Amino acid sequence: MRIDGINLRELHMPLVRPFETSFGVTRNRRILLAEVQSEGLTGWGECTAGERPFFSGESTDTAWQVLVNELGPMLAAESPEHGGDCPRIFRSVRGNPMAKAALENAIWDLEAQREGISLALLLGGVRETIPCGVSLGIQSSIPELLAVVERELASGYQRIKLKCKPGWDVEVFERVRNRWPGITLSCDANSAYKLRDEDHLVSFDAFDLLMIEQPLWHDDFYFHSVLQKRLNTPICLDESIRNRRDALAAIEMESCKIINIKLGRVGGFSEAIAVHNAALERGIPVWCGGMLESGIGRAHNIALSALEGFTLPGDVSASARYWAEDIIEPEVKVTAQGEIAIPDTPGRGYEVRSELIDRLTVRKETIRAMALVA
Ligand code: OSB
Ligand code: MG
Repeated sequence: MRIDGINLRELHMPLVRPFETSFGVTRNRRILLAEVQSEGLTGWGECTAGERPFFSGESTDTAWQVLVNELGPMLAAESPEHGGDCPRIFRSVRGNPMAKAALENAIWDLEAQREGISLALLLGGVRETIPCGVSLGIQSSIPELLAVVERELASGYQRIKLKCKPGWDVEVFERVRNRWPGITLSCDANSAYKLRDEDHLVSFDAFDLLMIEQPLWHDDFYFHSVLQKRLNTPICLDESIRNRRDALAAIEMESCKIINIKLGRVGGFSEAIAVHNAALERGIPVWCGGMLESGIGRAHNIALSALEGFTLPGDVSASARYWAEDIIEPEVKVTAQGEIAIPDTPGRGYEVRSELIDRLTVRKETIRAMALVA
């Protein structure tokens, strides 16, 4: 497909409520969108980098720089036939997976439209609905958290994930478990613990958690494997898994029993599918993580979750949990059974609200292939 234009935009979108993790609080998202025009069609991609480089080394600003000066010009100089051509096009740029994913995913989005099939089908998806969970940030008190859990369970969500850190863990799990003995509960530490916390982490086994997500260092496999030997609760890796080879290493070393797949963290749909396939072949369940995405990233997460191995509820939930107004139409809705119906219409299956996007845009840059020559 001929690349006729690439626009990069930054949107400012306030979250309906702050989201706190062990690494910080997010109140306002700086959403970075890539818009790729080709032969009368427009594909969209979202860069899921955080405002600050706390989840991974990328941030909105580093991604903007790499997209404008490196990746955008590389793509504009090519005529990719498939989204799957992007890893080769971007090969000379090391790292920066979230920036790469924004462009690669826009090409897959375009390809699905051109082929007249749903993005989920293009990716190899097999399911019609996806099971949904929610990720609940650290609250200012346990009663406040209990009220949030109650509300989300009443909405139908199938799994509650509690963000945790030292000082916001066992007491919280105990109170939630006492009140709701039968719910599917998990936790996510975002690397908040050290090896010296091993005994403390083993005490999490008392709460029948579905998994403990990324308890130790963001770049570790070995010490997670040491910890997993002592835990009954499955470890799920998020931050550590950057690609298929990481997934193979983690599975081989028994660093985890479950893998969280995030499109941005692994660099786009191609690598996400590769991680999924590696896990599926080895009997390791996967689920789709979230990065407080706007509707565009959310639509892509929904399509990815259609793949066979996504058997556990993901962190992909309703637009209204994040945004007063989402930038897609219809917004993402979750049924009373805690499911999202995967669209079967051509492309991403959600229209983009161009006027709203224009209104929320705070900077925009048009990328030209010429920049490569300069
Ligand atoms: O670790 O899964 C995570 C949000 C930002 C950064 C990292 C994570 C998260 C979430 C939120 O857990 C998931 C969501 O609701 O989008
Ligand atoms: Mg996580």
